[in-house]
Amino acid sequence: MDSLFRKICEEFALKGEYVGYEIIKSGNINDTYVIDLKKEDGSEKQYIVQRVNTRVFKNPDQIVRNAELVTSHIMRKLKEQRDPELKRKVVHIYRTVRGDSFYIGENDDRWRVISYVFNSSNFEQTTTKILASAGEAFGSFQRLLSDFPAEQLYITIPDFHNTEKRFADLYEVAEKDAFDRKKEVLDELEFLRGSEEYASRFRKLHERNLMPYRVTHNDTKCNNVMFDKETGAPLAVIDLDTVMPGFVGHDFGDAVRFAANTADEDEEDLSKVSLDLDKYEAFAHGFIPQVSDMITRTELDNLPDSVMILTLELAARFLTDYLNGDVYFKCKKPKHNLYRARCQIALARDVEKKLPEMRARLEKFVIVVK
Ligand code: GN1
Ligand code: MG
Repeated sequence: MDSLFRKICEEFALKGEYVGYEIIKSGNINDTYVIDLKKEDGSEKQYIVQRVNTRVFKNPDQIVRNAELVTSHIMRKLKEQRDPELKRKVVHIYRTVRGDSFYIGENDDRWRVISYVFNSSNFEQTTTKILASAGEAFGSFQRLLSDFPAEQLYITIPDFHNTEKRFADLYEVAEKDAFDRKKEVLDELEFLRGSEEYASRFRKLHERNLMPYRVTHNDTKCNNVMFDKETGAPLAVIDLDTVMPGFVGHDFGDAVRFAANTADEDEEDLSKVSLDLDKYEAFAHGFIPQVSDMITRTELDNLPDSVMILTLELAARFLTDYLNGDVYFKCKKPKHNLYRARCQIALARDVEKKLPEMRARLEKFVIVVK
């Protein structure tokens, strides 16, 4: 790896001497590393180096283009607002000395370089305080992009949050059952079939002009926010590969299903899985004030349900990948996708029970919304 990273430093003309690297294990798609460089004055500087998964991102140049457009828009807005922290609130996407988005390595691998937010951390352990900060970060991300011309963005993964299509894909692979795994997941399939009403909810609201497309992040796991190491204050939103037109609830729901789960996303002991209502509320508390100038009544009313919808969507995606022979998400153990799917279903069951309480906890935000 060291010689590859040295080569990458050269290709991207990064200043300083390469010292070493660390692997970031949290992603399920791309391979991510932090590299250390020592500058002439003796100080160290870090960069994110990533090998993009080109099976998932079939046009890798497009994800870089989207990220450049979005980060320069945010940078412009923060400058206008004279934000003192602007350098830590948006990442920089580097290009090679030739102006390419990637260094193309062995096996046609695509390597890119992104700035590392100074003195930041992406906390894996989520407290209510961190959730409020994450909510603020993703809410302000949507707000800063509310005047961004969405038609300029490439659709990097078509139908990414098309929950109905995710369900249809699942039924199709279950029908084929190429790996003879369907017999293990009959209960899960039945549960999802019984939840189809949620899957079509956003489309129907959109068709009635009640749910507009906005520019959304679409992958709002808490570890996609960099926080100040000392204060926990939100800084930059990272992992911009899936920034595309979407619904407010896609970001809200995905963030809550991940970070307000009392267990990990792939917990095998389902008795540990449930929705932490205080964490849910903390996220809403950070998120809603940021978007209150743009969000509509219908969008707000659907935030609790968005948690259910996104949890079901992920259950369908993990289960699809299991039935498909595990070709999409990285698996760290046998049946990993099955455990992930079961965990999401357990969470969905709990969320459904808690929906009335989740709605009640949003009542207090009514006043700030048009
Ligand atoms: C993938 O790689 P990561 O963790 O950023 C996936 C998300 C899922 C997530 C589930 C492009 O994200 O949609 O919610 O795994 N990203 C893509 O952990 O499919
Ligand atoms: Mg991602």
